[in-house]
Amino acid sequence: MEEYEALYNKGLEMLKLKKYDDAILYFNKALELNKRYKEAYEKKGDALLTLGRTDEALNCFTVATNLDPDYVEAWEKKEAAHLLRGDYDDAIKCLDNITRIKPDDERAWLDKGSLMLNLHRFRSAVECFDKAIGINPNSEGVVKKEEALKHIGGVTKREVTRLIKKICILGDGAVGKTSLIRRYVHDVFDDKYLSTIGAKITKKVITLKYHGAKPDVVLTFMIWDIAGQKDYNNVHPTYYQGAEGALVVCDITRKETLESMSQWVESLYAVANKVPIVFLANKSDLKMQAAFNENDMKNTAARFKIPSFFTSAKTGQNVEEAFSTIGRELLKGEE
Ligand SMILES: Nc1nc2c(ncn2[C@@H]2O[C@H](COP(=O)(O)OP(=O)(O)OP(=O)(O)O)[C@@H](O)[C@H]2O)c(=O)[nH]1
Ligand SMILES: [Mg+2]
Repeated sequence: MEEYEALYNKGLEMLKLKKYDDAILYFNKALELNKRYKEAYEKKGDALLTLGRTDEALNCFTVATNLDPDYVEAWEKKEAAHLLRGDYDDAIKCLDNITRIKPDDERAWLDKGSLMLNLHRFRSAVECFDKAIGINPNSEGVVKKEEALKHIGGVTKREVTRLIKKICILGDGAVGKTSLIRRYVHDVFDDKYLSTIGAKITKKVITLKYHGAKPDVVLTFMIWDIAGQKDYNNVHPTYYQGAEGALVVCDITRKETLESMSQWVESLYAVANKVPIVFLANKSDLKMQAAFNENDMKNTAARFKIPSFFTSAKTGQNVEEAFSTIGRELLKGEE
């Protein structure tokens, strides 16, 4: 085995042990010996992405795809990094390359079509789903194409303003974050799961009508749910990056979850400035087991001048209201 391969393998071991800084050191050493080592660039990018160093990761993936324009894995990771930054056009360029390399891959066309659909580029979405259907007549592209066609009929004729906003949902373990999203959302962003940072993204589109006074606003929430990180000390910075709002959730049956809300706010503010936040005291259906009351919640929220709601993912109480409140707060920044 060449020395650079041994160093690369060491780097892979470090990645497995979650020692990302050490992994980067080994990949760098391997790259010193072999500057065209595309795998080392790709894996170094992985480590950087996991550390929240998205721009540097992007550089690595770019070098890897420059070294080998047919390097599918690197294009896929580059796409994920662009999505993280909200660079949707650049993400599409990556998908263009993936479908160029794998023109007969149904999944690649479905992924591209889904992103187009999410970006309201309905005609391009239809083209992608047609390709998927051409490869597999029973493809899920059939249903997706229908969905895209529905939009081409109606919405595009009226003048609308389209906005895409990332919001995060924060709070201690088991307070009901995922349940609230499930209650609120039916429109899933293809379960886009960024495994490196343990986040799941769900999409919800709402229309705010202004009855002709000005164009309606079609607001797409990209709702980021933390998976696997239950403590505000451990949250991945990339999770917060680019967030324009947040819901901070506690559980009315556990007072300590209310007490940690301010730390959640501080950890978000440290990365995403002072974006709008709404507080939710969830599981309001469990009144008999309540460990704090409305005043306790109001006091916590008042400290940050944040609106608050008692919600229940179980009964649906106030769930719509909570999300539409954060939606209205987000639009204030646009006017
Ligand atoms: N009674 C009641 N139970 C709820 C409510 N919301 C969530 N739960 C329950 O609380 C538990 C945790 O809910 P999740 O939605 O998984 O909580 P989470 O905040 O996403 O948890 P982690 O992802 O582990 O941090 C589950 O058993 C839910 O069924 C609610 O409004 N009322
Ligand atoms: Mg969850």
